[in-house]
Amino acid sequence: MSTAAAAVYPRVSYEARRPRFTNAVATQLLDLIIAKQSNLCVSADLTKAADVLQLADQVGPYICMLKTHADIIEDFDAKFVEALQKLAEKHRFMIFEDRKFADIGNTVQHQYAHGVHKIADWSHIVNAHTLPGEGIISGLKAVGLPKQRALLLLAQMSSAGTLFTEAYTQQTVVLADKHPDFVIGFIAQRALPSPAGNDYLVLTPGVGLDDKGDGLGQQYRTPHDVLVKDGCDVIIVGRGIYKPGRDPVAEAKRYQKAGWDAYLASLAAAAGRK
Ligand code: 5BU
Repeated sequence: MSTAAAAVYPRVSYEARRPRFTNAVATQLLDLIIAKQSNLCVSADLTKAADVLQLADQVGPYICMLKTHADIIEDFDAKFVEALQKLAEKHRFMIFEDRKFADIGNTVQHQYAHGVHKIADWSHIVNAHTLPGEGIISGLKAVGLPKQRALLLLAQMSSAGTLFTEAYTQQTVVLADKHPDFVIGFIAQRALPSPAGNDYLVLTPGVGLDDKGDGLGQQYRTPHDVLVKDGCDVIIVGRGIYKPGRDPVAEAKRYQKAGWDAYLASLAAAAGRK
């Protein structure tokens, strides 16, 4: 364990952090994480609605969140959305549409509220690049906040050769600090302290126990790496759970345990330093 890195990002329990958030999605998510003892978000990158729903039903008991890419689902429709929402209620998980908005405020408002997907109507959480500047956050917030939604900003990526720089990452945190009522955290590879003293959840993709990469630039680290060494909060796992030949239920249980054990280890490490 890298105590040096852990010392930079002291672990505070999910319970203690809950009152720091004003956005209802953040507190609801922390409640689910605590109640289910799961910091696992499963990324359901499947192209048939029935397959996404089947996976959601299988892994639902073991996750705090299901991440979707609505635009890869060939038969996406209102019936799919209704069924997904029912599963989210049945198993108690939040829905995160990984839309990665990246346009001017006016355009992203339309992309969020309208079109085929009407994302704001069903997804508790969406994410956005900060490349266009603050207008992207303001635009999404005008649509999402009245519907009690929340936003994550992309501050880092897991892929090899990413063009994100340290300055871009830091400026993304500064932008978040202007909208802590709507921005609840980041997609990033490590905890990102806020100059304004806000607390943010860090959701981390590129997590795998068995693979190191996918031949297309994805890079995998273990739950221990991201939670204990780098102070992240939620692990996002896709193919580690459902790649052909893997048993999604067994893998979801395995990643849930690995994620929770790593969280407990990070708490113990923080307590040991006191
Ligand atoms: P995987 O099957 O565990 O590699 O899937 C990872 C998911 O997370 C996939 O949906 C990506 O679009 C998503 N992702 C990522 O892998 N890395 C990133 O930096 C970001 C998103 Br942002």
